[in-house]
Amino acid sequence: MVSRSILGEGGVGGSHMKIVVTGGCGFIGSNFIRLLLQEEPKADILNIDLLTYAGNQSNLVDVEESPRYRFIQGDICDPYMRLLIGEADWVVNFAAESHVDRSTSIPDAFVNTNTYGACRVLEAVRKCENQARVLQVSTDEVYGDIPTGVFSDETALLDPSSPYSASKAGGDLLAYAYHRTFGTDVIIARSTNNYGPYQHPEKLIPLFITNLLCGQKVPLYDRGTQIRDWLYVEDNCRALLLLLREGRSGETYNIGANQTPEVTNLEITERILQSLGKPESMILPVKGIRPGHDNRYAVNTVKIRARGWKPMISLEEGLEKTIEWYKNNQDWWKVLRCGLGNYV
Ligand code: NAD
Ligand code: TDX
Repeated sequence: MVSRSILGEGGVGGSHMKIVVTGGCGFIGSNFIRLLLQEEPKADILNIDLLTYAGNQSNLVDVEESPRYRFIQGDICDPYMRLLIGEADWVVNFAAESHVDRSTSIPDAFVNTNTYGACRVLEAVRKCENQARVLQVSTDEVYGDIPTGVFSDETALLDPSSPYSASKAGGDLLAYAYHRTFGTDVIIARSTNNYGPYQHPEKLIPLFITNLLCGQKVPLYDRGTQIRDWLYVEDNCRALLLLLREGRSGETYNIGANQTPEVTNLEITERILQSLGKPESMILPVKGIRPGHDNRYAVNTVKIRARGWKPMISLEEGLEKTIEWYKNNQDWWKVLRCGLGNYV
């Protein structure tokens, strides 16, 4: 039997809010937990993370001692999730296999965590007396890519391209189904590409920064013509907290910076090279790594902006903060780069 102490004993009159975060040892989850501890001073937080290669307890070393924070190593696919979630007011599901390139070599692992795992979280909530609000953290990639213009809104067709985005779309569809069928209080958040501190060096921005800091070239896929709508992680985390507090049950919200003008991967690469004082010859053009490579994402963010959210950190500022962070935290990322493959 799981005791109440796992989620804390509660405040005066047991009034503390109890929040379960899954996948909280990853990039966005760890940034989100730090924000929660600041912004929800009466909340007790339980972080459940399997600690896959992408999960890192050192992301939260600064909050480990907080009496309001607990960590349990666990798998969202496991039936005991129900016991851990039982007392929660909010459940935020970040747990995922998140790297598109890995999803083309081990798609079944993605379906397991991102679709089946999302179902297990919803099922755990459904079985609990205390029906928590669930935030399913999804992605703009579920809409697929769009050559020009912007997808109409959150009701646009789901048309994912990769096993990663297809498995995330599966989680979203289950969330809708649980809301309609069982009345589960669920919200879906679809954000664009995040960047910032604690992002695993397998992803474009941290891979390129850390390669250059190690004197290595940066592998730019398919001539770098692709477009991503980069969003600083703190801005995304603020949007997620707003949705937990005020989002409408059963609804989906896109979250994005809507960069104007849009920025190609080549341009992002050039900015990183310039900031680190490296020449263009450090770009290594590569092809064939990402079959089905999505060319451009662009989502309509009117709905969340109507709730008063907007990004606060420009791409210029966010990129400089991120580069500084990777310069100053080399012990954090050096261990994670082992085994990353050919281009590290
Ligand atoms: P990440 O890979 O950095 O972290 C994922 C975390 O989930 C890790 O700590 C890992 O150990 C944990 N995990 C994996 N499988 C698990 C399981 N079965 N049970 C419990 N924990 C498990 O990912 P991220 O970049 O922080 O992304 C977090 C979420 O946000 C994901 O759902 C992702 O799809 C979504 N998202 C990410 C971005 C982005 O740009 N990074 C953008 C939009 C949406
Ligand atoms: O080495 C690289 N070279 C390169 O050119 C890597 C790792 C990536 N790229 C390109 C591929 C993409 O066009 O850069 C772009 C960004 O790639 P990733 O950092 O792998 O991100 P992306 O595939 O866009 O997906 C990210 O944003 C949406 C997250 O990993 C997902 O979890 C999220 O849902």
